[in-house]
Amino acid sequence: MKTFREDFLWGGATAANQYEGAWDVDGKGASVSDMCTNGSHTVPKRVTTAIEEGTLYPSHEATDFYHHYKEDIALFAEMGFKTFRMSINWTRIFPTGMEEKPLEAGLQFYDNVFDECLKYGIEPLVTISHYELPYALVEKYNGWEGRECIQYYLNYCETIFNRYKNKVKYWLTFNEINAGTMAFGNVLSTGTIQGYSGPITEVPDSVQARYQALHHMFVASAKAVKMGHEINSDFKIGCMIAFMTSYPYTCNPTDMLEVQRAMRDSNWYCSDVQVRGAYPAFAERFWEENNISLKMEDGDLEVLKEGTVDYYTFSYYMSNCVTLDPGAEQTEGNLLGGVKNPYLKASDWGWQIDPQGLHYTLNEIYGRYNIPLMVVENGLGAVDKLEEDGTVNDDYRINYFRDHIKEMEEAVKDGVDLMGYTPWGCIDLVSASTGEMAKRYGFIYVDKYDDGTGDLSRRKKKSFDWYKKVISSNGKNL
Ligand code: BGP
Repeated sequence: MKTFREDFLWGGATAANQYEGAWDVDGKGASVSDMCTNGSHTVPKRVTTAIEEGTLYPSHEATDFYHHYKEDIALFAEMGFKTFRMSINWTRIFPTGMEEKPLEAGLQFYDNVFDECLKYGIEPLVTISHYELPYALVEKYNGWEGRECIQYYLNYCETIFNRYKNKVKYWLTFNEINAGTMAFGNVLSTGTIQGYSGPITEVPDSVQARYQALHHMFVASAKAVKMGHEINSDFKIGCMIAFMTSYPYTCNPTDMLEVQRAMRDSNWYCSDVQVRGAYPAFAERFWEENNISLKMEDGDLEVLKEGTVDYYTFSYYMSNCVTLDPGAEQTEGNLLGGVKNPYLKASDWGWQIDPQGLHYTLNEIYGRYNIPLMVVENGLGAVDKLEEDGTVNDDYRINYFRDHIKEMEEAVKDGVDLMGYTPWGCIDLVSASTGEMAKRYGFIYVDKYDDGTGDLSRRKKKSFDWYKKVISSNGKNL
């Protein structure tokens, strides 16, 4: 029976906006995340109003990878990482997104980071845009709602593809490109942090704006894939989807149809475009029923066809349970809402933990697309206790990963072509949905707290040694 490939990419995942800090150092400009205040990272306060005293901007210092990258990469190497997922901070290269020339200091920083990874044989996996749209583009063009962003994104891609073509092979065009499709019925407008439309406000974006923005991102992604392959034909360029697996609450056919709708709206709508190169058949009815009228330019559909991705990556944290029965108990905290699944436990933040759902999901995606898959985010956001002796005994995290890795292996046995696994926040960093430090994911503890205190020192948690054994045994020693 099959097991994890010999060259399986074990590693960990991060994003510049939640990890790097140094938000205005060496000429860096402000990104959308740099304008999001503490406690409401995705429903940020309007920045045009006076900043209240004591307000924290989580990305400003974050856990300071900018000044700790050598130490952190050494720790990743000690765990045996084969790959390290990180993002490039767009505004470190183009502070407003609109400059003609890139900033050398920013480019040099990532050269240093990649060199450090390669020194240990760690393959960088780079997300080109992870909630880091230059804020100036949001102010000038309403972010991705404006078609102008396509060209600015491509300038940025061309710069980094050329600069790092001999150091980076694996790229992802956008983190969780489908995030903005999931804002319905949810207090969070995830589109805001993605930079979908308008200056940061607490008012959710309109559905029309979000889908128009998404169309622009699809075109940008497809053009980037094509350009990347021209610059280096060895590049592997993927999509990245926040995968939301839905189950029917009952066997009522109505609930089953609701599952199909949810799976299409939140997952397949985006990945069908990026993998198959065309909007799916169900899109037209969806647009009509939601009064969406997409503005496309001649040639856009051709562009989508020419820029399909090489592999499919996704984040997986929870599953979702849906029903049209108004009497069913709703969940609290699960990102898409939905009803409580009586068979599952939830994290401290209400995310319903479902390892078997990962087995199911890997099969569903592979069955649909038949291209290599990678789980580039998964993990347990938890409150960790730093003991007096400096240890963190995170057995709950070990159990979480053990259960998920077992189920990934089941999917591999089923024949799924799985390339790798990069648990989210492999070192503690700022939470995207809450802006908190209290919600930790790492194998490595960082001394940093929500009131801004902490000396940023790093400590190995119990899960550090456990994950090291998992990697060295290629997933056998769980
Ligand atoms: C994903 C994002 C990450 C990350 C993760 C965990 O949606 O790609 O940026 O933060 O979720 O979410 P949170 O930090 O809200 O717990």
